[in-house]
Amino acid sequence: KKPDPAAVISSPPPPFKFTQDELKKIAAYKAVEYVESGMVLGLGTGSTAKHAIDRIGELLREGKLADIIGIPTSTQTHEQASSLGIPLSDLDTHPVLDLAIDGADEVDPDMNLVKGRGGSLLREKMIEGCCRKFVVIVDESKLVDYVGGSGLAVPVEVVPFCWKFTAQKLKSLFEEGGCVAKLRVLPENGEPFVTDNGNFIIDLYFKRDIGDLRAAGDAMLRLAGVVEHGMFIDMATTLIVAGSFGLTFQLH
Ligand code: ABF
Repeated sequence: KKPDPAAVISSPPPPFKFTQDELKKIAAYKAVEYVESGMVLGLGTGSTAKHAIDRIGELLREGKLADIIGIPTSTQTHEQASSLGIPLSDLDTHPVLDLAIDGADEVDPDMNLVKGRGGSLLREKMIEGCCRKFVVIVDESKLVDYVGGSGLAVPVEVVPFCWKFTAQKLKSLFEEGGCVAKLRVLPENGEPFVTDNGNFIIDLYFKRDIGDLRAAGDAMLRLAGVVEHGMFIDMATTLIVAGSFGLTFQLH
């Protein structure tokens, strides 16, 4: 389904050429304009979300925001937010969040996302699935025609037990899509990357559009060794894209 064109709001191109990191910061700062005092906030992970968290910390310090409670989506974000003095809690205490702000690895034309190339997809999905509003912030490089369309991975969190078996099962689900399944390893020593939850990540590479994302996701979740996949289907409520064209807002 195509987004309602009336819900796509654009601003004119900026007069300067920004770096990718500057574009991430522009999108992040714009998203923080949605934050109000007293909110329970999902705090995302990654280099784009980091700018948003820095900004929230700054506004708290300046007294422009108060009584914020942050729910971090990773240990990395937990460390950053606590170093900035943002009061933190968890889903057990705050099962409903007002707003979450996070980046993404890919965004398709229907605002479906691929997330988890930073390895935090499970906590992100748990937390961002409980928000009244989920604002996704990206630079234009993240926009794709279809999920997997960047040629980069769709990550799947799996239990370490017999991960090769699970990787093979995942691959065979998408045989027709020419799927490649690879264990994520640390570049420095080739050891498996271990998530905050003690699991491994299998990165799936697709040669073409896998079609029905919900059916694909459900098939993955039916495999007993799979904990969660990195497709965030129909979860984003607002998308902020910063690019050479300016800033675009798309509302779901
Ligand atoms: C997280 O950060 C992830 O879900 C996604 O993998 C990544 C995006 O990274 P970045 O903002 O650094 O490009 O939100």
